[in-house]
Amino acid sequence: MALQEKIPVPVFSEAGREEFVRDICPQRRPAVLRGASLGPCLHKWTVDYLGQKGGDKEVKIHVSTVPQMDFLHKNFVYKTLPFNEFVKRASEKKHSDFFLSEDESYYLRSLGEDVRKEPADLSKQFPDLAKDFHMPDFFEPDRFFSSVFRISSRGLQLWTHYDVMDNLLAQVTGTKRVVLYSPQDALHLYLSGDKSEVLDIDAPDLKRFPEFVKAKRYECVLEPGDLLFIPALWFHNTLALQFGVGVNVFWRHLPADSYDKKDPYGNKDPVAATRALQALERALHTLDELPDDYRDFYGRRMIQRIQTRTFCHRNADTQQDSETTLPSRPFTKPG
Ligand SMILES: O=C(O)CCC(=O)C(=O)O
Repeated sequence: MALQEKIPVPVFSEAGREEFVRDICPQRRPAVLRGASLGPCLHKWTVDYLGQKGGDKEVKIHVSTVPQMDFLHKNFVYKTLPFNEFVKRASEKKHSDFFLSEDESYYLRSLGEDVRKEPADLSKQFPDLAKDFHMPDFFEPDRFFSSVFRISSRGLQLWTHYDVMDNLLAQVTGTKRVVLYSPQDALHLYLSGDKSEVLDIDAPDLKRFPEFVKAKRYECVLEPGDLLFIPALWFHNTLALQFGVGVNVFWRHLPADSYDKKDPYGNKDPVAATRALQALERALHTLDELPDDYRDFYGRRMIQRIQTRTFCHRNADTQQDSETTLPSRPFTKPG
């Protein structure tokens, strides 16, 4: 079966704050902002320089014998290394010192000082390197949530997931393919929490995941100096085409009290969504008091009610989404 058609993510050259705030962000669609001024990091961040300035601060990293990391079967382990040693290893193909195998792959998603409480902030964990990275001023400073180092071995692929905050992913060195899926395609992605169970998005097992082909695949290749706008709830899957260093910046585009206060990663559902999901579970337990045929009848009516109350009205070019997004069974015979 043919896989999804690739829809290129639009590229905007030299987009500044004004254009981003006025034209790009309100679309709620991903966009590549090319030629952003990310600062001296673009020419300074060689492996040697990163090692010197980042020093031997310990970092917790993912290590895997295969480059496609699998969160379901946990084919990776967490290890700790001094930052300079980690950068050296991530940049080389074969390692003389290793944990699992001489060609193991490495991935860093930097964390806050107190991992469970504090979000990552480059200026706190890596103050010398943070000076080289000019944070895009595309949002109000008081909305800043975190800035996260993303450093990967060549070939490293991170599973498809969503985050709940708006995000600018800056590519500083190396190139990276990013595939994105709309939140409206969530039902085709076989979610387990915030992650998709479809790990091999290029050759998915369509017997297990037949609906996956219905998800529209948006794609771009980030080059050094690019910023990718990933709106909250958009699914993304990254594949490092080369050893690469990036930084992503999350900010709160909803009012601050919408977010879970105990969420250093920026991926816990907003508090109202969590409450609504809990209420749904309670409603489903209540339906269990009824015989099957009644449960079926009221279940279908609840789906319809949810659909009418919550689905966004879409414009003509995305109209098809509403048909493909819904699971076909509950709606084939509505009454
Ligand atoms: O660049 C990566 O490796 C992952 C980026 C990501 O997941 C994010 O920015 O939320």
